[in-house]
Amino acid sequence: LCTHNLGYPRIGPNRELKRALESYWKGDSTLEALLQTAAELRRQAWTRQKAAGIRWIPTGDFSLYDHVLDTAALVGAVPSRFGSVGEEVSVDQFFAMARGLLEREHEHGSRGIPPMEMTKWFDTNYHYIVPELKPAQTFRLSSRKPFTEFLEARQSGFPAKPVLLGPISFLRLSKMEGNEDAASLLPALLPVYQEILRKFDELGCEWIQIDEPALVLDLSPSFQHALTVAYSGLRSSAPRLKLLLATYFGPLRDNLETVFSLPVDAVHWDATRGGAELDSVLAAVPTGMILSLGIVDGRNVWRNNFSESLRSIEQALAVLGRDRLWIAPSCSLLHVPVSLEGEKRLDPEFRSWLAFAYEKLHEVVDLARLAVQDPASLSTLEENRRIQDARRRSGRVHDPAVARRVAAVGPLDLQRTSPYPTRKKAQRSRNPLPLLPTTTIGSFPQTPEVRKARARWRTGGLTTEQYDSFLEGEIRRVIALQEDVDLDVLVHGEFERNDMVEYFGEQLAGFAFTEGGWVQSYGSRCTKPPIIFGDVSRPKPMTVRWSQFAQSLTKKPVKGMLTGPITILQWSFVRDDQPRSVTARQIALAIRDEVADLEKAGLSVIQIDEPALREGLPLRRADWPDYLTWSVEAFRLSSSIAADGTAIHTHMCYSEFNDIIDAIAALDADVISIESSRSNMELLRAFAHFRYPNEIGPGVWDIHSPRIPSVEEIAERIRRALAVLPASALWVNPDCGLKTRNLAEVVPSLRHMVEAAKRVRKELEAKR
Ligand code: THG
Ligand code: ZN
Repeated sequence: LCTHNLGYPRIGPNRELKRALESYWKGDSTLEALLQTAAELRRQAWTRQKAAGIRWIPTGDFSLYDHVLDTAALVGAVPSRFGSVGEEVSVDQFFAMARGLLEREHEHGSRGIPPMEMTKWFDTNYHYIVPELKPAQTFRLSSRKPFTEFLEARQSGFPAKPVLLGPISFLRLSKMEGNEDAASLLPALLPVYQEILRKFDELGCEWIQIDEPALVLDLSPSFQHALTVAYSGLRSSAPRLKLLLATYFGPLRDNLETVFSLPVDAVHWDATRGGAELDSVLAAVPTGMILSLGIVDGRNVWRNNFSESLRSIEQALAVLGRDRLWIAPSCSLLHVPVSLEGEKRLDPEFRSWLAFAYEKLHEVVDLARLAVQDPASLSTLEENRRIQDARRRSGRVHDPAVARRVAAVGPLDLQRTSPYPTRKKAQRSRNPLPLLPTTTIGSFPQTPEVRKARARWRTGGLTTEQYDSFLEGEIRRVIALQEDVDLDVLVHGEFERNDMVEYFGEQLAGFAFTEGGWVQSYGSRCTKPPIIFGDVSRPKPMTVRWSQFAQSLTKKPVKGMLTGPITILQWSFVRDDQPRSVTARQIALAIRDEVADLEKAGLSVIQIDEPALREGLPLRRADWPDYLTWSVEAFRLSSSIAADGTAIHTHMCYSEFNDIIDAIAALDADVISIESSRSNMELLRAFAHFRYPNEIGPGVWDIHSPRIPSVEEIAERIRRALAVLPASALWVNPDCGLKTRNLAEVVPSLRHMVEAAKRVRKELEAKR
C-alpha cells in the first residue's frame, strides 16, 4: 500500500529553529544564518521521512512561524499597517505580522504596530496567526515559498508532495472586518489558488495535498456552497495535477457526503477521530477515488495498536483494493515531539509504549506492509501485540485504590456545604475585606536569578536546603512588597514553579516526563507536555509548604494557588485507554486532597486556575454539553471539599465566555478573575444578559503589555465594570499572572491599581 505523511515537526530535534529565530530577532545573527538553519532542518526532516520508508513526503509544511500566516502571505492578505507588498512578502514583514513592531523598531509612527491576533488551531495546543480580511479584500500571489520548497526537495531526490492550507479552511479561520461572512471572499481568493495549482502542474508535480480541516467543523450554508465551488474551480485549473484533499481532527458528519462528491483524486480521512464513520466513508468513496486512511494518531504519543488498526485497514482494503488505499498518520505530526531517540532516561518499558513523530512514520510503513501480509513485517505485529498486552496489564497503569475512589464519587462530593450567600458571610467574617478588594492572579516576575537558582538546584549546584531558603527569601520579598502596596489578598509568587502544569505533574503519580519532548506552541515557543499514563493520585502535599510559609509572614489572607483538573488534562498528553472524563476525575480528586491540606494548614483563600477550560470545548457545538458537564463536575469535585469559610477563587485567561457563561457560573467558585482589560466591551455585553451569581474580578490592568497604566485609567475601568456588576461582587485585579513582566513594571502598576480601587471606593461611599 502507498504511504504518505501530512506534515513533520518544524522546530528540529533540539529546538534548533527556536534558537535560530530568537537569535535573529535579537539581532545576534543574520537572515542568511536563519534561512540556512531552516533549510538544514527541512532537509533533515525529509531525509528522516524517506529513511522511514514513506512514499510521499510533504513539502511546504515547514514554516518560520506559522503555516496559516504563510498562507496569508502566499495570497497577499497583508493588513495595511504592515506596509505594501512588493513582489513578495518580505521575511521582516512576515515577522512583523506575527510579532508586531515595537516603538523603537518602527521609524514612522510613535506607538509601534500591534501584531495580528493569535488563536488555537482547532483543539490542539498549537496557536496560529488569524488572517485579517476585509469585505473589499483583494488577493495576489505574493510568495514563492511553496514552489521553492517543492523544488528544493525534488532536486535533492525526495518524492515531494506539496501541502497547502485549502481556501475553505483559510477563509473559515480568518477574521473578517465587521464580522461579515468570509465565504463571500471565495470569488476573489480562488483565482490565486488556481494560479498556484497551475504552477505546480507546470513544474511537473504529481500530487498536491490540500488541507481542509475546517470540514470537521460546523459549516454555515455559505461555506458549504463555497466548498463545492472552490473544488470544481481548483479541478479545472490543473487537469493533470492529482488533488489530495486532507481532512483531520474529527469526523465529517454532515459534511461527509459533500466531501466524497468533490472532484478530487484522493481524500484523507482521520480514522483515529472519525472511528464510527468508517462504514459511511467506505460507502461514500466513489469508484476511482483513493482513500488515505489516517490510522496512526498524530495527536498523541502512544504506540499504535496494530491489531486494532489492521482491522480497519482490512475492512477498507476489502472495499477499495490495494490501489485505492493509502496509509498515513491522522494529521500533521506537528503536534507530537520529534523523536524518542533523544530520551535517554525514560524507563525502557514505559518507553516501549510510546511513539513520537519519527516512530509514527515507521508505524505507518509497518502497517502498510502488514496489510498486504508482507512476510518480513510479521515480527512487528508480534512485538506490537506483546507491548500492548504488557501496557494493558501493567501495574503502573492501574491503581485499584484510585479506581475505588473514582467509583465512590457521589453528588454530594460535587457540592459545597452551603449555597454561595451563606458562604460569603462565613468568608467575610473570617476575613473582613473592604469593598472592591484587591488581589493578583498568583505569579510574580520570574527573574533570571529565580531561573538560575532552579537550574543550579536541578543540576546539583545548589542543595535542596539552599534552594529552599532561596525560595523563602523570594517569598519574604513579595509578601513585604504586597503589604507595602497595600493589597488585600496576597500570594506567595510561585517562584518554585516552572510551568503551571509541569509543576503539578511532577508531583502526581500517573504522570511521566520526557527530557526533550518539545512541541511547538506558537512561533519559537514550545511546551513539554507531561504524559499521563496511569491512574492519578497525589502521594503527598504539593504546594502546602510554600503557601503556609507565606501565610506565616502576614496577617492578611494569602491565597493558596493550584492548577485545575481540566487545565492539567488539556496541557498534557492523555491516556488513550480510558475516556478523558475519567482521567479528569482522577486529577480532580488529587487536587481535592491538596485543597483539604491547604485548608488544614490555615489557608483561608484557595485559587484553582482553569485557563484551559474554554480551550477544551469540542469542535462541534453538538458535543459541547457533554464536555461542559464533565469538566464542570471535575472542577467542582476538586473544590467542593472546602468549608464555607474558605473562599475558592478561579482564574481564566479569556474574555469570550458569553457562550459558556452558564458553565462558568456552574463552577460555583466564590470569586472568578478573568481577562477583560483588552476587550472591556465583551465583558459588558456578557453581563448585560447574564447576572453572574458570585463575585468577579475583571482584569483592570493588561499585563500582556509593558505599559504602566495610570490610576485614573484603572479607576475608569472599575467604574465601567460597576455599570454592569454590583459593587459588592466586584474584585480588582490584573488580567493574568505577572510571571512574564519585570518588577520595574509591576511595582508602579500595582500601586496604581490599589490607588484606583481606593479612589472608586471613596466615590461609592460618598454616594451612600
Ligand atoms: N503551560 C502549558 N501549556 C500551555 C501554556 C502554559 N498551553 C497554552 C499556553 N500556555 C501556551 N502559551 C505559551 C506561552 C509561552 C511559552 C509556551 C507556551 C514559552 N515556552 C518556553 C519557550 O519556548 O521558550 C519554554 C520554557 C521552558 O519551560 O523551558 O515561553 O503556560 N503547559
Ligand atoms: Zn491568565
